[in-house]
Amino acid sequence: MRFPAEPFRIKVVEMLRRVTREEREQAIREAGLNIFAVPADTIYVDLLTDSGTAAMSDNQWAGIMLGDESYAGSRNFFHFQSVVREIFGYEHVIPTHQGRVAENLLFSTILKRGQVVPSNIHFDTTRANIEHQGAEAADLVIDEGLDPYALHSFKGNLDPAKLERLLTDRGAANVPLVMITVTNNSGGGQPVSMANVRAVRQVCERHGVPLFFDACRFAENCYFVQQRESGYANKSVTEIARELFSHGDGCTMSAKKDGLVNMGGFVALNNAEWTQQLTNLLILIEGFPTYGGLAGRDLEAVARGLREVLNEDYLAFRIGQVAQLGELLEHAGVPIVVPVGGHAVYIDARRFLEHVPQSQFPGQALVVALYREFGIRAVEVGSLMFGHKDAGGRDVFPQLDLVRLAIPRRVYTTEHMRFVADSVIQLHREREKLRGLRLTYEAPVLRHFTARLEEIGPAPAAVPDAGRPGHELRSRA
Ligand code: P61
Repeated sequence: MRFPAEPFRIKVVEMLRRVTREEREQAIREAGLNIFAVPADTIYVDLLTDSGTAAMSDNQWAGIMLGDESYAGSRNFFHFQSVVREIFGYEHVIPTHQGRVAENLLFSTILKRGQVVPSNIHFDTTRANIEHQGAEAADLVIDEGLDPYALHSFKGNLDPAKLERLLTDRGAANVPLVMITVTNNSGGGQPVSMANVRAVRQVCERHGVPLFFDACRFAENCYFVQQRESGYANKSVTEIARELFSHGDGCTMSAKKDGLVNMGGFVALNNAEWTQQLTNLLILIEGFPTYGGLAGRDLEAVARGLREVLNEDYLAFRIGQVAQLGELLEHAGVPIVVPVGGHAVYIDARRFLEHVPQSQFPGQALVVALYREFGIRAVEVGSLMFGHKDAGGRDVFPQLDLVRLAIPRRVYTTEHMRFVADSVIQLHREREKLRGLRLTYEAPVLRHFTARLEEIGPAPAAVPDAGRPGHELRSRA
C-alpha cells in the first residue's frame, strides 16, 4: 500500500547523540535490564509512549507566547473552553494537568464503594482510580477485541449484550456511569464504531445511566470511523467527533495524546451538580477553575492542538505512518497484533521468541535487545507488567506477552520508521540468539517500573546491524 508523506516541514530540529553498542550495553546493564531506568539521551528512536511526546507546531509555539498568566480569568482559558465546547459539545469544562487527574476528580466525586464502572477496556490509570474508591472496573470489550489475530474493523467496540447483562445483574443504581475508551488503548489502540456508540447509548438510556468517554485518542478514532464505517466517508472528522460526543454526557481527556501537547487534560460534562463537586475538589488538589494545574500558555497550546489534530492531512499521515510500520513488519513475517491500531504497533513476543518461556519474560527480552542492538526503546506489556503470584505462591501470567512500539505524533520521519522496521526484522532473523531473563528485584505493586533483571546464561553476542547506515553506530573500536 502507498502511505501519505509528511504533510509538514521541519522548522526546529533536536539533534540526537551518537551512542555505541558498548555504551548502550553499559546503560542497560546499570539499569538492571529495565528500559524505564535508561537515560533518554542514549536512545535513538524512543517508542516508549505516544503520551506527552508530540512535537508542537509553530502555531502552538506562537500561542505559548500569548500566555495570559493571570491567576483568575485568563483569556487562554476562555479560548480553551470555547474549543472544547465546540468539538466535544459539553457545557462545563474543567482543566487538569493530565488525564489521570481528570479521572481522579470524576471518580472520587461520583463513585461509591462496591459500585461498578463498565468500559470496553479501562486504561490502567482509569482502573486504578476506580479501584482506589473501592469500586470495580469491568472490561466488556467484544470477544474479537481480546484475540490478537481476529480481523474486525472496530475491535475496540464495547459489547452491548455484556453491558445489558451487567446492568441487569448489578442494577443501575450501582453503576454511576458507563465509559468508552476511544481508541481502546489497552486493546491495541483499536477504534470504536459510531454504530456501537449508538447501541451502547441505547442500553444506557434504558437503564438511566450516563455515558462518558475516555477521549485521549478521539481524533484517531473518528478518522477510523470516516475510513471504515459506512455512511461516514463524506463527513469531516470534526463532524464525526461532534456526533460521537453527542451520544455521551461527558468525557475525561489526557491532552498529552490527541491534544498534541506535552502536558494537559480536562473533564468536560453536562451535569451541573457533578461539575460543582468536581470544581471544589479541583481547587483543593489542582488549582483555580480557570487554570486547573496548567499555565495559561499551556491552555493555549491545548486549544490550538485540539483544532490541529482534526486536520485530515495530518490524520491520514499519522494513521498511515503507524500502518506502514505494521505492514513492513508483517510482510517480513514478524508476528504483530492485527489490524494495526491508531497509535502503536504491538509485537507478539511469545511467537517472536518461541524458545523463551513466559516465566523468562520474552517481551522484556525483546525490549532489551531492541535497545542494546539498535537504540530503540519499546515497552513490554506482558508477563513483567501483569504477571504475579496467586494466593498459593504460583506464577500467574497474562494471556499475551506484547511489545508496544508507540509512535509519538509528528516527531519521527518515515525514514525513522523504516529504521525501526529493519531493526526489528533483523532481530527476528537472529532471534535464536536472544535469551530469557529472571528478576533480581521486584516491588510489590506496578513492578515493571522499577524491576531489575538479569540474563539467564552468558551475555549475548552482538546481532549484525540492519545494513542501514546513519545513526546506528557500532563500537568505534
Ligand atoms: C500511554 F504505562 N496513556 O498509553 P495521563 N487514558 C488512556 C491513556 O492511554 C492514558 C491515560 C488515560 C499512556 C501514558 C501512561 O502506567 C502508565 O495524562 C486511554 O498519562 O494521566 C495514558 O493519561 C492517562 C503509560 C500512563 C503508562 C500510565 O503510554
